Amino acid sequence: MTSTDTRPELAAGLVFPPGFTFGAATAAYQIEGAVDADGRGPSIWDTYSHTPGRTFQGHTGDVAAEHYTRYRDDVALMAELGLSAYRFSVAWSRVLPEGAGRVERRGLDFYSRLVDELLAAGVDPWLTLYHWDLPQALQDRGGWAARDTAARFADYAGIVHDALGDRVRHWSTLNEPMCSALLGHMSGQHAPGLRDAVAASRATHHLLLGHGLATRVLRDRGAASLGITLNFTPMTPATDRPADVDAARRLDGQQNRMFLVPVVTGAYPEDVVADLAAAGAPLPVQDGDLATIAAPLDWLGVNYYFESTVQVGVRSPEKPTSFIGGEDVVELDPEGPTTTMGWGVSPEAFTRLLRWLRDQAPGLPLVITENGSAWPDEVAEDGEVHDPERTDYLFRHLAAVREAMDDGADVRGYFAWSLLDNYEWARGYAQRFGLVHVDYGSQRRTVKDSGRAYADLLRRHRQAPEG
Ligand code: IFM
Repeated sequence: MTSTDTRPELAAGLVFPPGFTFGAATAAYQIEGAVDADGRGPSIWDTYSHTPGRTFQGHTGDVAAEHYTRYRDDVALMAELGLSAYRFSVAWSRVLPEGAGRVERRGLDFYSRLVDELLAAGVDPWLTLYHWDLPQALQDRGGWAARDTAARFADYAGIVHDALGDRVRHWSTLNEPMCSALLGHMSGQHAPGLRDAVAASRATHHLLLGHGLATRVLRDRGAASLGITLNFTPMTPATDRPADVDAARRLDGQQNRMFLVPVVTGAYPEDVVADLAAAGAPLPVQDGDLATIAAPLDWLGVNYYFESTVQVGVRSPEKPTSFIGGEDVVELDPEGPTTTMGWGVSPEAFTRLLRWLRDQAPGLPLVITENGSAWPDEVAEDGEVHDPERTDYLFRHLAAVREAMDDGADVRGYFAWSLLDNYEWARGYAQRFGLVHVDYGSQRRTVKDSGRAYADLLRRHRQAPEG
């Protein structure tokens, strides 16, 4: 290494311990396409994205990045980048087209081939069972607002484990249940697109119950590396006025604590329980549920993108709140540069979050299961994708993780969001999060500069002497 080498990770002196997992993440509906292939049943995202007015320019996941047919090339890309792990999700309706009952072997076989390909390439599969794509047939029976869906989720978990548990070690039950519950049922920005506080509260509890039931099923089948993936947005009051401080407490309660605290302690936070009851949307807890939800885990998946500053104020009718009883709270525009999502860039808040999690969940290893940023990437005349903002974001956030580790946070791995540009839900294909650019016309993949920089960091760690 020469002193003139200015690669950002060297400038930041980034060194992670031996055995640290470096990966990238995706999710089924965002990349697979092939929505009618091999007996797949429709999911709530098929319905939602095909409903006029729901998504950016009517974009759907019908084709996406064609990963279903191009998965071998995509695994080859992962190997080229030197990823030690790949986090992906299984589409429930490929495995159980009606959500329950009849199993579609061809759907399971796809994931089986994918896992084999990953293992052959030396990439460790990290499987997420649910990344927002509930089978439409289950939505027709009440979706997550119905308690029965939790039990169906546990059945599905067992079926997937029976097919892949001999090769997949790392299992996550849910991805970001906060989004499923609150964006899906309160603000309606996500499928199933409801604006109903009671349904949002019920979905919250049933998602967590489903997590607990599935955890038990997976554990009984011998799964040894089990987690849940939660998304965290640190909330800061805009002023020290009591009303703003309380607004931040309420949003922090539903965004961050309502999902974490029951999983690690077996009780919902009392203030959140009171807020939901006051909003006429009490959590539908039955005897024994909280013990189920608190089933022991091996790691906590942490997704972090940005922080938020909040105060009481008048919301624009175009921006319905995602928070139950949050109609009087506004989130301020971030200061400084923003990504194309409109999100600010706050690595310091990431370090603070990880320190907070160190204290909230002592003894539970943390894995960064998502972190990344969207920028207006284009293939340049030289055929490359120059994305200095993403490289900067990536390494500043890796440095933030490292700093938290120095402060005692037990972080075991980092997955960049995302491996590929993909379908960013209601924001469609306009938002590019990938380390690898996808030209949606030709499906050509181009590793971005940020992907190369990440690969450099990974190579350096592979070459580092052990110990
Ligand atoms: O694309 C999403 C992902 O599906 C879940 N976490 C946040 C990402 C960026 O918005």
